[in-house]
Amino acid sequence: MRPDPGAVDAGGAAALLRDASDVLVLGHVGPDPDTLGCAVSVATAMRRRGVPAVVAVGDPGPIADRLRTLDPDGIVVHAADAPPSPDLLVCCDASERRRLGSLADRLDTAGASLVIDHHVSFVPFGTHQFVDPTAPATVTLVRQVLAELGEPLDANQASALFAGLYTDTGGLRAGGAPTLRLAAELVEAGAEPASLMRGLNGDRPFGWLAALATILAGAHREPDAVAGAGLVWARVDAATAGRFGEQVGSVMGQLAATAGHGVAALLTECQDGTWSVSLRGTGRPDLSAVARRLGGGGHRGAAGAELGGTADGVLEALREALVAETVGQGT
Ligand SMILES: [Mn+2]
Repeated sequence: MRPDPGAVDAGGAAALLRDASDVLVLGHVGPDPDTLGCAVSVATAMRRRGVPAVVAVGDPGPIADRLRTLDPDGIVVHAADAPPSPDLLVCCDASERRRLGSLADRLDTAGASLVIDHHVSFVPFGTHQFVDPTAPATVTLVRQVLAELGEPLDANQASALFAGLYTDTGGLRAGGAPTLRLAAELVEAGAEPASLMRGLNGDRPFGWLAALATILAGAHREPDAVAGAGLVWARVDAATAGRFGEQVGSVMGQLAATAGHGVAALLTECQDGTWSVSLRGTGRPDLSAVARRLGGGGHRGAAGAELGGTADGVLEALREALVAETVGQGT
């Protein structure tokens, strides 16, 4: 029997999976290792139980080649091939309905929908939600669900979950002892961190070095922003973003490393002329709240939003949101 609609715990989430006759598992658009690690490990468990299960990610958001390393068995299908009306839809690491992109309509046609997420900016959707904003990664919640389901982890699942855990915790830095205990469990179950992370980081073309130099040379620091803690930002034009794709995201770490106790922002111009803004910080101010002011969401220390307009306009909106949230919490 299905649990009543609404919030469920890991046991309730497992009950939904136990009851399902076929499953479509969705990651969020612009998939990262957390969302794909969750999705692949859930679908793998269901297949082992003899239940048809596939993973898909809605458009826009091609799955980067490097992330294919998390899907050695080819469980991920094209968005166009996602079943139109699955018995159970499972949404992993998506903070709101629109993060499902073109596959959000499956929420309307699925028999039931289970959302597993850890974003503080979570906006409820789906028939059932297993959400814990204190979880450092959604894979920690999926691990609980699979344990409740009584499913052991094979090496592929352990690798997929490890990748999500490692990425969302900033290299096992966040989440304290439980993060490290789970990491140890996943390594014992067959995850091999060295080769896994090498595959996930992927090879970068030589031309990236010159592009990176240009991006970093154009970085700015506004020392008075964020109540004197400073704002470091850089922007990437559409041509560079189109040529180097997700390599561009690696710039964020370079910016954040120079932002001290302030905030780092990376503005990436999309092919349609809108801007994708990524934010990193210490959690003060709460960047999920800053991002919400810009129409996005995320976590206290890492968040993002998509905005139209010019780069200058986007920066001005960001400065205003930072002021509002910095003042709002009395820093
Ligand atoms: Mn996540």
